[in-house]
Amino acid sequence: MSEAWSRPEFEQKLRDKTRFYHIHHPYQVAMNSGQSSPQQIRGWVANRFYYQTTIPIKDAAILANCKHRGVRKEWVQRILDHDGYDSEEGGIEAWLRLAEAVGLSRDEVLSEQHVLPGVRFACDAYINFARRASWQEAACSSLTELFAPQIHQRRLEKWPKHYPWIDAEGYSYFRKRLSEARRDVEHGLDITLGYFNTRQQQEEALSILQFKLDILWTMLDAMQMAYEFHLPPFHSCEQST
Ligand code: AHQ
Repeated sequence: MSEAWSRPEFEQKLRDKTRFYHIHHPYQVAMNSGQSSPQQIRGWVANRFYYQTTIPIKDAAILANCKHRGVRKEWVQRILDHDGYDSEEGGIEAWLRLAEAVGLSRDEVLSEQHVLPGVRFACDAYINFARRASWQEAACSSLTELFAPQIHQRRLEKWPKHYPWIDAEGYSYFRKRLSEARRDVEHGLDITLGYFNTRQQQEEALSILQFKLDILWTMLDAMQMAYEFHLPPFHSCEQST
């Protein structure tokens, strides 16, 4: 096996995965370029709600696997960011306001009635990975957020123009994530660059990141089948054959 990359080289290898980020998925491209129908936007918001509820469970699994108080003290903030604390409503509540802003009701989103099988499987794969992997490997998988500020920024720039029917109140979640994602990445990158030392471990880190990139991509594949090609999963079709 060849020799390990330096820290800057290793970080660049991680960042070079940007070309696999779901900002490039046709469904996401359509949303950001104003080509999505209200039904396609609502389908995305209702399905991505399930992913949002996955995050604190995933982060709690990481905490449960980590015996270092200093790491837990910092990582726990991610759960608070989503579940809320004190006067902070949290990201899940903010996502429910995004749901109402696009014309969904809180109850139908909370019921998960719109969650597609492919979306559920991808999200559950993320939780199960975090439960069985080491806390360092699971921290590495959160580094898709290296690329997240750009996607939140683009929604904030494009959606108000393309979708005037969406109540701007709903965009507070994306604004909130701009700073939270950057802070999360600082911590996740520090853990990853410090833990994966040999070349073999660094290659493993790249495949962990690819696994998470595939989770985000696969969620959009399921939504494209259902809301663009109108091929919803068999169990929601009239004809059962
Ligand atoms: O809203 C997102 C979020 O809270 C998180 C947490 C983080 C993780 O722990 O894996 N990843 C993530 C992401 C969020 N939003 C996605 C989007 O496209 O809106 C991006 C996603 C990520 O890049 O992993």
